[in-house]
Amino acid sequence: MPDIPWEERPKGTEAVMWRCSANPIIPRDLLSTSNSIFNSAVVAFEDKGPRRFAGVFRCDDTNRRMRLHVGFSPDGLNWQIEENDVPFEGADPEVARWEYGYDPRVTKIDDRYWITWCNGYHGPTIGVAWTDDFKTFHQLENAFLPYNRNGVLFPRKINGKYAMLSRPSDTGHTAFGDIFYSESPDMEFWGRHRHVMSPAAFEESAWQCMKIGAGPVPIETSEGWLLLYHGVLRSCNGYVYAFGSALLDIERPWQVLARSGPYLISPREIYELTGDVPNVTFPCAALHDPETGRIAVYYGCADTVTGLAFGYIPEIVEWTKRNSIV
Ligand code: BMA
Repeated sequence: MPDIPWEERPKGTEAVMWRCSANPIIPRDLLSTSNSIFNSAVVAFEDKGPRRFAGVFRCDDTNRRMRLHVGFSPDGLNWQIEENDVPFEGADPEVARWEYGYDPRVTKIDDRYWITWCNGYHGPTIGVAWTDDFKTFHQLENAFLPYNRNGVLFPRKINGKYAMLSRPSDTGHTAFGDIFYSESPDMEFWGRHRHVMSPAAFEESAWQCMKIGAGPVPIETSEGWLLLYHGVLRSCNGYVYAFGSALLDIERPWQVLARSGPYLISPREIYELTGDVPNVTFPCAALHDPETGRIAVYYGCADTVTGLAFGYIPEIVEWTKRNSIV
């Protein structure tokens, strides 16, 4: 995948990740009805053309309802987002009853693109659907009981089972949260739950000391699954969302091999510091090129717009090991 969005590391910085100079790449009002477009998921789709990349976008509308919309792009930077909501179909009517949806992830497993998102069902839980054309979306059962957020699938079966990270929570602006691992034979019944990570100790890594949640789909490397995840600090001015990295064991991904003490990206630019919810950098997707090791991470900025950050996977892996707190 050599044509992912890319800019080299700017001169004069040694930062392990750096921001796209065109940030924010998706403005809040790209749709006629959108209040904000952020925390969204993109994947490589067709070989070339206007649908080279596809995605599912969190578009909060001007009623401030949290909605999911499909989008396409020839280059990963310029997006055409459809005005209509994602047309999920096929679920049991009790599950299909739509309340709200937010913070989608899209995971390609074999020939299907799986969408997981925070789905309203008497509180937030994890919705599951798949598509192979980004036109028809087949919805399954919710993966878990409420309350849960940040459901992120692994891109292949592990030990013969589908595998998902999630973050059990509550109905509010949750002030706690650990990442767990679950597996399923069929994408409907989930079990064999394992604890992965808790928030870090304040003295050790304050940006992730209140709650954490998985970000983009984990990337398989020779050093383990590379997981980018967000962490939250409670400051005197409210919550601050940054993100860092961890390495998880390939066969037993609930075992954490390394975990970054420093953050990779934390709110710094004006579009991250200011918006509907200030001080949020929230990654939900990444494109990567295995040949060059390049990665482009899509992250929500201040719950308002979408940004891109770049890095090299081997460098992030080495940095995670070198700066690990486990
Ligand atoms: C979380 C989620 C995210 C959001 C963040 C900051 O609980 O709602 O969608 O980006 O809060 O508001």
